[in-house]
Amino acid sequence: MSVPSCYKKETKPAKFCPGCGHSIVLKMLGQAIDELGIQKDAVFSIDIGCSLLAWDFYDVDTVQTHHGRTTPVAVGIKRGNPKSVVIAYTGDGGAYAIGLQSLLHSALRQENVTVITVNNTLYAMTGGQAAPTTMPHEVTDSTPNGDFTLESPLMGPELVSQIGNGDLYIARGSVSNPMTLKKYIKKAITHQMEGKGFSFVEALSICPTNWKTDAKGSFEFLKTMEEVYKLGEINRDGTS
Ligand SMILES: Cc1ncc(C[n+]2csc(CCOP(=O)(O)OP(=O)(O)O)c2C)c(N)n1
Ligand code: SF4
Repeated sequence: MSVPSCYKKETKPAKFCPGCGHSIVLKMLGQAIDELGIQKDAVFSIDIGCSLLAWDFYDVDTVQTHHGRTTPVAVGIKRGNPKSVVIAYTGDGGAYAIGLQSLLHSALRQENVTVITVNNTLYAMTGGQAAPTTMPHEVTDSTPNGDFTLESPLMGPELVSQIGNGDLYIARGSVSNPMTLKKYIKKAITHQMEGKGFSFVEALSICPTNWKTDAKGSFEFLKTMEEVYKLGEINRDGTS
């Protein structure tokens, strides 16, 4: 797999934990930016969480925002410069807890931006607490016995599909299939470039550090996630 040319040229120490899924999502995003030829016009807006470790990943204009606020910042940039191609990048905690109103209202208002949300079922950067995406009976640092988890976790793409207005592009991919994930990311960004309105991709991702899993265990856990969170492009009625 080639290294995206929008990557910074200098070598820097890896910031993500070994085996982290963010690296796969970001590699696919980098390749998408290259293949669409948008390096000069792209603006990358990143949230607080492990996503912020990507702040100097690309040779692309980048802004780092308050936790949960990457979407409205991306919207502001797009409104100020409609020619820019704005990509907001956030964790599931940022998108679906503190930033949920920002996400939904951007979809409701048909804002012409692309949001990528990395779902690893918990708040990773702060030590692995339960999030709106924590699966039933999942053990996390704040649910050590798997108690007090939700009966059904928050389904971000399906929720956006119900609330958003206009021509939406919505999909859920997984780091288990990076090429399909890249296809969804490219379709989402193309949707924005064609001026069609809000686009949203959720990427199911692995967090070996907080899941306390080895490589095999991480992908087994991801398989369980894929049974709960259905992969594919999502229609306006929430079906895929
Ligand atoms: C306004 C605000 N609230 C809380 C925090 C603490 N905080 C930092 S990172 C984080 C969790 C991020 O989790 P998530 O968005 O799921 O991303 P991940 O680290 O899993 O990629 C939290 C709660 C903060 N920095 N700012
Ligand atoms: S804590 Fe989890 S999400 Fe964060 S860098 Fe490490 S493996 Fe990745």
